[in-house]
Amino acid sequence: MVVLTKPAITHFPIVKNSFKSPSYINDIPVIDLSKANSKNLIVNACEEFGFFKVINHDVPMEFISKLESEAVKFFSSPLSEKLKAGPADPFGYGNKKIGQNGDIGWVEYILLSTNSEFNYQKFASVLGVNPENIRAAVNDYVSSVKKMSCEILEKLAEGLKIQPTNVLSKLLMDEKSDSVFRLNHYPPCPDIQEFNAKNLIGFGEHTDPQIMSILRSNNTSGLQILLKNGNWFSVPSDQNSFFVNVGDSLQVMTNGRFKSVKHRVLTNSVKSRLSMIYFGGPPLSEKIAPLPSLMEGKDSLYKEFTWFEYKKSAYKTRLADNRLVLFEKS
Ligand code: GA4
Repeated sequence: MVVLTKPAITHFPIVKNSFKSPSYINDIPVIDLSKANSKNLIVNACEEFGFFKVINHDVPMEFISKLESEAVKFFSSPLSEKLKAGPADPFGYGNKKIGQNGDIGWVEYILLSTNSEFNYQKFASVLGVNPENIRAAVNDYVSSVKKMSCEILEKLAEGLKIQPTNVLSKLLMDEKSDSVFRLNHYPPCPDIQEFNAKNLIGFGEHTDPQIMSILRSNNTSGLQILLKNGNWFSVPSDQNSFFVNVGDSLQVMTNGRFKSVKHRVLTNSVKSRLSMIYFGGPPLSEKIAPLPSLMEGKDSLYKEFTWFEYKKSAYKTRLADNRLVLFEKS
């Protein structure tokens, strides 16, 4: 078991009001990708929650297990070794510090660009293996998850009656797609005598800036999403499924019809949580604007901007900030 260096945990962000508020749902929508009606269910889930779970996804378990075991090996290495793969700038190994603007959480992670060689070398040097081993494990996983994301985006376009149906998926398929991959490790926080670790923030509330994010975790809970009624919903973990988040860019492309979902992760006092997330983004030069067929004569709610401009602005913000507000028309 890996435990992060013991910090003064009283300096960590916590959830102040942790009473269990009644929720109007028992579970989040589950989309069976093998079913013909999934396109409409995906649209409904994106409208209501900006979030859903995917089953029957065709991502080989072998790819997931391989990457998970590499991640476990990496996070089990001595801290002094892991630090050699850091600091996260934004890519590389990060420990407690998230982003560059003062956010912290009870988490350590590896952030990788899916397009750059450099990060794999740092990652591999800690494991004492050839960078190609790591690169291959990440590549197999990411290509397969990207394929699934494209299938979801195509079904989404069909459900929205948008032509051509690859209008969104082609952005992720583009060789210049600016996508990111993240491995998060949330060590258990056993120090609960003076502190209720259940309330400790692993990763603070935020929305994802990209088009769509695909998360898979081991069987440790912790992920919560913010519902429209203002309650946090604890998502039951399911290591055989994927969880999909609508990102800010998809919110803009649907002119606000879909909302990017606010989510966060709370630590567990007993079990480690390991998650892997693919953040599907467009090429840097891509204009992020509402899809014309969704406008029905309405005006865009957003100013014109490229993904490069949005990303640059997003990386200057704190996690909990509303990043889109700067791009809304007044
Ligand atoms: C949130 C989604 C992805 O994890 C991420 C994060 C990024 C980072 O960790 O460097 C950011 C965060 C994320 C949004 C606001 C900025 C940038 C941390 C942060 C405070 C990799 C991303 O693309 O945006």
